[in-house]
Amino acid sequence: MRIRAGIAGIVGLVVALGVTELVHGLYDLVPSVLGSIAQVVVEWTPGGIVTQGIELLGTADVPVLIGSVVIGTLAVSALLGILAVRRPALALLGVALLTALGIAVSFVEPFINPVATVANVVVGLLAGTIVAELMLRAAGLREVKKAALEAAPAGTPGSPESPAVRWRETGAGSMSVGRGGFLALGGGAVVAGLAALGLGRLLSGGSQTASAPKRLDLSNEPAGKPSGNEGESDGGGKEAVTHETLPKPPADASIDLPGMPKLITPAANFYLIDAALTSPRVNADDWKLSVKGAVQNPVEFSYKDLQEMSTLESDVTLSCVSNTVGGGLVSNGRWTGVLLSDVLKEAGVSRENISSASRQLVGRSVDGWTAGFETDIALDGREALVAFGLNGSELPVKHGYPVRLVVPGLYGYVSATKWLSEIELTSWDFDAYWIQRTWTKEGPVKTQSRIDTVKGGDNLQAGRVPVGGVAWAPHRGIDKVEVSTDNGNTWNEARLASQLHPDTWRQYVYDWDAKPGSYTLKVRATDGEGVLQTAEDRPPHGGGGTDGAQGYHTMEVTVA
Ligand SMILES: Nc1nc2c(c(=O)[nH]1)N[C@H]1C(S)=C(S)[C@@H](COP(=O)(O)O)O[C@H]1N2
Ligand SMILES: [Mo]
Repeated sequence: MRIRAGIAGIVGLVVALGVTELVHGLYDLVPSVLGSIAQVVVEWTPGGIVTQGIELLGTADVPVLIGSVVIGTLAVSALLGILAVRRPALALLGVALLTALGIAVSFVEPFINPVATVANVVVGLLAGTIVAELMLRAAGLREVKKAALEAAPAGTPGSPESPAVRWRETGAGSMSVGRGGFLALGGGAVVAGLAALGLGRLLSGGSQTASAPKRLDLSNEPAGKPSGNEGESDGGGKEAVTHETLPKPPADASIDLPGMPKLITPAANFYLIDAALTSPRVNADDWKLSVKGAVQNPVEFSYKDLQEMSTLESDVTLSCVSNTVGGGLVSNGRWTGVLLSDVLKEAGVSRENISSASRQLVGRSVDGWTAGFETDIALDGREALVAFGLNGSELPVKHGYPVRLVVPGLYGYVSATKWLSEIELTSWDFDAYWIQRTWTKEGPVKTQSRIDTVKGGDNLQAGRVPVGGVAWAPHRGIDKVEVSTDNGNTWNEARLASQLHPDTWRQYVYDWDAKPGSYTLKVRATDGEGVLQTAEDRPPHGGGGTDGAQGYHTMEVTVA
């Protein structure tokens, strides 16, 4: 009895989720209830747990989290099903609470149609409740009076499965239609619910991935010439608008070897880290960037405003503070955008007038996520960008469409706000998202190097073995890379590709003449200021700091 009642509850939930996820898939402005619950869990868990989650699970944290949310909700619904047998009023109260919760969590999403969102949750849970009720009756777990029967479902969306309908037509006397009816009804409802859920997920994910970001189309005017709308009368001190693009990277900036990452990471391979379980989908036409806080002249920019300012391309390697030594949370992009210093200039901010009230530049995303760094860094001459393009196309949704920040030399968690909606100048007291969650306030990227053309555990053939990969110390550049084959006792200088830019990673290779035996390979880099990468091993968080991993990428190989 318990089992059947529990199953009825679960089937009801599957139907409810099916309805809500399908509607979400069909209509952007109704959020995914599942996604919203997971998002709220992320936001409300103490920093340490989330941080550990991200360290332990890496980018798998999102599916794992959603999985746990699903299991948790299924357990609750099974309990409600069981409760419904003896205490239907209490069970209904439970459903009402669930509805309220579903609505509440949906409202954490930034872009919703409130009426449709409420209606979606209510209709979904109503459909689920009705299906669960029908199953309880089919299982003979419910004595029903005629009146209650007639008050029951009238053309509810969800699951008009035939067994239920048949049962209602014949429905009199004992409400049990036996095992067959229960199974048919439950099975049918689950299949319909899961199909709706799957379709909904497919539709919502599909619209992001299926449509490749459009190529950027700025003016084709050659660099250095005005792009035109101000005409000849440029005497008023308005500077000429330019759209500078970069030439193709020189051939000698790449070393072509199996396993070597591409010098410029294709957008599809660009690493992905964020605290948003579903990427906010922003309509660029309604989007605004406001520059506010301790500024002389608060200003707003539309997407078009930015593209009509002077733009440039800049090659910048972005990396995540939670990258482990040898890990993959680092990529190199060719970004298009406006200089952050130009945007700040319009707000009246200059290096000279930074005060303690404007010491920190906080980027805030449409979903409220924040990152902050020293305002001075935006003005010290590096090409910090308000970026709207990656590799010649608009930003992919997952990487921050329509606009994000990219700051050479800083980890993403303090600087690289995606789905940017606000730049606020404020005091150093404000703690942004990951700072509240115990990561270090300042996040300069540590000098790192990685072996890519050989993997730990490889059995190599004696002879020439190219040991190559990438090294990065964004904004400082890379001057030297050395490879050791004897666990760091001796070092061999690697051949370097030409440096694309001090803000990007640099490829290297050491041509190792490998003799049979067992070896411990290591790599280390020296940055453009002559400082050697630190040897002391540390994980990204804990073990002596919360400011990113360090140490030499090390691996064991054998040569036969
Ligand atoms: N809005 C928003 N922006 C964000 C984040 C986020 O969680 N939300 N994560 C940051 C972190 S920790 C990193 S490392 C970079 C990653 O950028 P990518 O996903 O484009 O590689 O984005 C940063 N920008
Ligand atoms: Mo990060």
